[in-house]
Amino acid sequence: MVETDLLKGFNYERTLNEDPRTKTVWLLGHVSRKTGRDVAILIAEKTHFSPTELAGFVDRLRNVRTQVEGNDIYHWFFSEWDGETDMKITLIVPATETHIAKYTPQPVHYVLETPDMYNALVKPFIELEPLKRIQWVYNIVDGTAESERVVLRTSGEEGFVLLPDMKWDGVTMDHLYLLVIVNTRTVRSIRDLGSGHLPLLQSIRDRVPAFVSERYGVSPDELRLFCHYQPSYYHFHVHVTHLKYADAPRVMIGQSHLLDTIIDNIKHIRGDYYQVATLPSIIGEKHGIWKAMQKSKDAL
Ligand code: M7G
Repeated sequence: MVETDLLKGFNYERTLNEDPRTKTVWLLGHVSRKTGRDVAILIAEKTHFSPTELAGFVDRLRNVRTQVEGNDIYHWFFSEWDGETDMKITLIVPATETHIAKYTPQPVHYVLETPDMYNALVKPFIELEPLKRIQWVYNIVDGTAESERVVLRTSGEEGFVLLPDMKWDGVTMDHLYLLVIVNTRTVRSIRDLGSGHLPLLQSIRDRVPAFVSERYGVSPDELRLFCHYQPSYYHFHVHVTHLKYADAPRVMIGQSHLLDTIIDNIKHIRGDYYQVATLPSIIGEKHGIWKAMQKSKDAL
């Protein structure tokens, strides 16, 4: 029997596993042969864009009808092909040099940031960031964008908003990805957190997993709540993902700080932990902070 006959003879029984991120399915079935019936596992992986597919891709964009959401310069869509949704598309327009740098492959470096480095290089960088970069965040907090997508909103300085992250398709539970954005504009990153923020952090810790469990059927011990350092956007937010989504973009060691660890450090180690700690971070060579660090080395 040649191989294609083997494939034609595959009888599907059940799906063993599927991974929406790598677009792979593992199917259990059997193949009948002269020698008898053999158990078979079929692994199917969608291929990457071919050059011809990419060439025709821009033409296909003219047929996209469904815009899922728009927030400031970010827009996302589902594209349909033969009546089936086959692609989630994100459009950033007008994109800035920072966006281009973020999505361009580049060498990355593990950096241990001391409080002195933070005060001399990182803080000035954050203060120079145009407020426009986090307009989308303010739109969510103020209710002028994505208001229908917000699933939980609590008020006041200790309040926050919970909504689906732009990355999530809203359907695949194993890839659940939500975002908690705090109301206060005074916390830019974990570096600004202190004991005064414990009620806010504790409120996120207490309310979000319980809410997600009820709303999406994903139990609290299947969730990972964490913050990025460095984040791309300097308005404090917490990522909420399904544990199974272990290879979510930027969920990497050295970049992610668990909310529970943050609370514990402030509560039990010291209130100003994040002002005195040396923090690990992973920075690409095209990032403004990396460039500032190189400049300061050259100046020595
Ligand atoms: P981050 O740690 O600052 O940076 O997280 P990262 O993008 O490098 O991880 C910001 C998070 O906000 C990311 O998970 C983004 O996918 C998400 N996000 C970004 N924008 C512009 C939007 C938006 O307009 N709406 C929503 N809902 N999420 C967004």
